[in-house]
Amino acid sequence: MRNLVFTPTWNEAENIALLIKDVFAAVPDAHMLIVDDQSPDGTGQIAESMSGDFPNLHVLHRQGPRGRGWAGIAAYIWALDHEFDRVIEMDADFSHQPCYIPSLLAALDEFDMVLGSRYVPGGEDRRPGFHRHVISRLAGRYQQIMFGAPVRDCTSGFRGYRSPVLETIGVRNLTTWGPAILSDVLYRVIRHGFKIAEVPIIFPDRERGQSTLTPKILFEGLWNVAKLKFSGK
Ligand SMILES: Nc1nc2c(ncn2[C@@H]2O[C@H](COP(=O)(O)OP(=O)(O)O)[C@@H](O)[C@H]2O)c(=O)[nH]1
Ligand SMILES: [Mg+2]
Repeated sequence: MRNLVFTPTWNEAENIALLIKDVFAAVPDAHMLIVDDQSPDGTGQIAESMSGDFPNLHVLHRQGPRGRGWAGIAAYIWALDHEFDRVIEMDADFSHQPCYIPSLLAALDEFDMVLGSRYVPGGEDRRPGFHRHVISRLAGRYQQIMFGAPVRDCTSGFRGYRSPVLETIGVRNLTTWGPAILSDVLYRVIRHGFKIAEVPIIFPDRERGQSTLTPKILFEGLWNVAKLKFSGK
């Protein structure tokens, strides 16, 4: 099995070197792709400088407008073009801990897609701040109802796919620029009737660097879910 772990990065200079080391410690045979959008803090160059030590490390320096969604789409297409069997995606900020990658991959032996989940037994959201828990829960519940989703942690960005799933749902034609890509993909996976697993993860707060989430992005995400639901696609 050829496994790819990818992470989109925007100004993750404080995290990226540690993340690369921890990912290869967790899954030494996997390949890792960093999809950087010309981060001004030099994240892409730091990653590049480590490729001598890690031959399975790849760095994509994207051109054009930046976006979590554009980066994800580029990674899906890269994975398909390079004939990987399974693809894991994760944030670079250590809220997604590399130690869980083996259990996500194991779930893909049986399932088509897997979510690292805060809301199944054994999982936990350890971020401080009551309001963030409430926002995440409500956004997840809203998506669950709108999509009729058979999963609890709909908004989790720590996930994996069998590659044929990505081809079938048409990732090459997606045009979602921002983090709403996560609900776009989940929606299409559900619509195609693929089997989705959830494995428990502990979800700590990002340790270093700044979150890119803004109220505007949150509302765009909610609006996007409604558009998907009522577009009849
Ligand atoms: N390539 C790329 N990655 C991004 C962009 N915006 C955010 N990211 C990455 O997407 C992941 C999630 O972003 P984060 O700021 O942690 O969002 P939060 O977890 O919702 O607070 C992190 O790995 C970011 O570095 C972007 O415009 N381009
Ligand atoms: Mg984060």
